Amino acid sequence: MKKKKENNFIFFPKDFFWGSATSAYQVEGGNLNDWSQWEEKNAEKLAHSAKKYWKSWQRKKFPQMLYPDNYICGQACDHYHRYEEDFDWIKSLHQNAYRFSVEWSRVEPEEGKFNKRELEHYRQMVMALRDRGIEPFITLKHFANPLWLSKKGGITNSDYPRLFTRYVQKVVQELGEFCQYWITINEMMVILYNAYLGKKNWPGERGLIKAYKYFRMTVKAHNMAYECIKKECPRAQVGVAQLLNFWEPANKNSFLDRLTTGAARYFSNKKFINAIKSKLDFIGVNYYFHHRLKFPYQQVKIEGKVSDLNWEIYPKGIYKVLQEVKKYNLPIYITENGLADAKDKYREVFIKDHLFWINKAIQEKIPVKGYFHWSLMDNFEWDKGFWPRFGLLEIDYKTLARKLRPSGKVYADICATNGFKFDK
Ligand code: IFM
Repeated sequence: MKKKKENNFIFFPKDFFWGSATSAYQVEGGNLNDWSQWEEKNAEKLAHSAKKYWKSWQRKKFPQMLYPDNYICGQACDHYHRYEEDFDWIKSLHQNAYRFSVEWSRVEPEEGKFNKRELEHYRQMVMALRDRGIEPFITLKHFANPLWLSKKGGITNSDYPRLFTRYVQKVVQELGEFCQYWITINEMMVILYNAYLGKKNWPGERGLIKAYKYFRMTVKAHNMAYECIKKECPRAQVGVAQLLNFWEPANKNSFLDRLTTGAARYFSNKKFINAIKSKLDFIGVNYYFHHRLKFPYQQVKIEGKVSDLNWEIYPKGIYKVLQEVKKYNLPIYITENGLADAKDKYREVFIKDHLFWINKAIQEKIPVKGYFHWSLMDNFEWDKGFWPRFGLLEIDYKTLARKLRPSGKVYADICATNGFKFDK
């Protein structure tokens, strides 16, 4: 493999996957699940609290955050009906892979009753990708739950692993012939903190015991689903997509800051992967955050560039988390990385800088096999609604027209040439 050098041209391995990612609830439109129910109950409150929660520059730039309809997902991007058009975009952008999720509440709208038409819909999607030479990476659970499951206590129900595996089996029986890459669960720790432990009151029930149960059931569900997928489809590659944050002590010389950071890193980055590592064929890394921690658990203020969500842009952190997961000796895919940037001011540099550090990891023999930008298109950012714009494609939510952002073109050139000239 030829990598760096040659007029600063950075090359990636020959069979590298270049793609982008979405999730069903955020783009499809027309879904009915525990999230659609939650947002209906919470839209007013979210709009009201936006006044306090967001900074004045954010409120000025995105006044829609002050209105309840920003928080209702509704038709989203109508990807459900427009997937062919979106896949044409993917192809024209020279991406050779697409990560998307199957919506459990569509496939199994009532407990134990599978909807053949919806399974067929996802089969058609996969075939449409295959026709265009795009490799599907399918997420089986990206946050939302069917209503019947949440009524039974959701993930904390001790029957959840079996119920999840039954759904997984149906999907894999339908699509397994055409799909090799499966992600069982997206960012399980995000749900743990936002629904079960933190103050966000996301769908789920708060409390330490619930959180413990959620963790145990999720581990069990992944392990059972892994076995099931491998049985149905022995050539399948199965992993999870895990949010991996780069944690640093605010003061490297402070023992207490180091201790705090070590604990945060352990719980957020390692605990889940350690629990399932014998049932993983690859690790999916979602990287967005850099945290500097002070004892007892205080975030030190960020400096430098931030996205529209006020998230720090820290490309080197992706290299640091890759160094952390190297020890598992498994192939790694960057299953998400991106930023909210409505004006497309930073996205081009963001992509190149992150790819620079990923490439450095590859040169150091860390087996990164693909990169999926979050996201293919602007979409519904959960409790923040529509105002954060993560897309390579800009969505006009009135007409649902898609328009390529300039950075989307730059990323397309990178995908086409399998690298880029790095000018730093
Ligand atoms: O939009 C989310 C996605 O659903 C999960 N990972 C982080 C993204 C940006 O916040």
